[in-house]
Amino acid sequence: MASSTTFGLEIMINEERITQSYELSKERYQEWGVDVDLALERLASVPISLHCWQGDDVGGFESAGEELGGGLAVTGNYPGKARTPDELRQDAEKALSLIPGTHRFNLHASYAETGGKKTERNELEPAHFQGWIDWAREHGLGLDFNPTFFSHPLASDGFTLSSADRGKRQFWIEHAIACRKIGAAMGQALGVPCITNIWIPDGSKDIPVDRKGPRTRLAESLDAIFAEPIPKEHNRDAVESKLFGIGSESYVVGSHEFYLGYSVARQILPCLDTGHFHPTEVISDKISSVLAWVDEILLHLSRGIRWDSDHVVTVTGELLAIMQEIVRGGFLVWAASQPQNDVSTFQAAPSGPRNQTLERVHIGLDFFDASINRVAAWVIGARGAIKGLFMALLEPIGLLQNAETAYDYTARLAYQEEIKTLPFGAVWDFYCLQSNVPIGTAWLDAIKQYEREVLSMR
Ligand code: RNT
Ligand code: ZN
Repeated sequence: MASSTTFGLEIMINEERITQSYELSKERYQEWGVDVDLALERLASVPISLHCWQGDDVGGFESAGEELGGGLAVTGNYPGKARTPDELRQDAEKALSLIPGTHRFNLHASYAETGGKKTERNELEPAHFQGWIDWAREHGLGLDFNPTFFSHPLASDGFTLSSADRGKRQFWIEHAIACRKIGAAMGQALGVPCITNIWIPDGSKDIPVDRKGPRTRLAESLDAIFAEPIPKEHNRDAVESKLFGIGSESYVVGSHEFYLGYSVARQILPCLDTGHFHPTEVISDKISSVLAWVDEILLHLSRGIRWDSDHVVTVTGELLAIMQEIVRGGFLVWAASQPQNDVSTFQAAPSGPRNQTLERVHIGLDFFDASINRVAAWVIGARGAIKGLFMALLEPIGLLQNAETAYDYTARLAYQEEIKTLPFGAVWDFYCLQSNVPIGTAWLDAIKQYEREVLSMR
């Protein structure tokens, strides 16, 4: 059997074969009324926000010696973890070079660069993220941001924005306010809005007596944080719910109902993390429900397995269902020059100038795995998310919609099943070729080489 390297190289040099396969596959899709070139164009225009914390097990660079708290747990001890901002940027660049398309990068406040100076989290400023902003600009990346409410002495009792202690609450309110300003500075500097997402670990391991008090305080804290308006072109605010965490099994203050109500009331973005619901509950069905009441949502794509909410994203049925909902619902905005690919009158997306700021769904990744190569984890998750989106863009939506409209549920189900075996692999390879990133397992060869030359030296 050929080694992975030989296999990868063979594919790399065989551009002609990839193009031929693509042309043949394109015809197959055309028979279904799907315009593959249009799908390719649209795919390339959708950014995925890559989360910085996969690169260093949610460690950050405060070097205060704090344990990762807040019920977050990273298992595994694969060698080569990034130890400095430069190493993390280098790793992210490697990952991005293996992922087709132009994307975003998602930072946590704990990744500030304070030049070795101890800086309290409520004193953080845009200047502490200048290195990240410059790097993002250089690489054409948008930035997203998160205040860090864990791995900190003032979070050690499990409560932050909902704490009964006024002093602690105030500290975290100030931290979040500082982070919104940093997010706005990032958005302004890069010319594309930053989404600043609040997730707090607050909750309780065992059955609380008072469920109401912390929620009342959380609502007050959030109102204090969002009191100052910030232009939408620079920053958007999001709040992320969770069902339970390790150590907060009985009660989580920021539950889905709490934040859904809050985001509708205040018209900010709810963040739906795919790992933050009951294992049988899916967010694909929530997207159109929630978007009936808010303008935009943020997604944290992850893969929940039993009690863990943070496995690496793979191409699952639920990932596909999420992407189908986003595309079918018309929640991404396409350029006016791009006609709809539907064969019917079904309107899959509003037309208008493509503008990231008009998108109603913002797609980010959120997982952490230290048991495999961390850079590869980014690549697998991001390529998986992009594949899922591509599959959704290649759906013969008009045909499916027509069957449904005609109450022909037999045809609807038959089509849905047949579509699954259309030659997706060939168009995916072509997209990678076109995007100048490795095809097939060739990306893995690049990772193995990076591991030998860079990661193993750390
Ligand atoms: C935690 C949330 C949150 C974190 C990051 C590190 O359960 O999913 O998004 O993963 O903030
Ligand atoms: Zn999340």
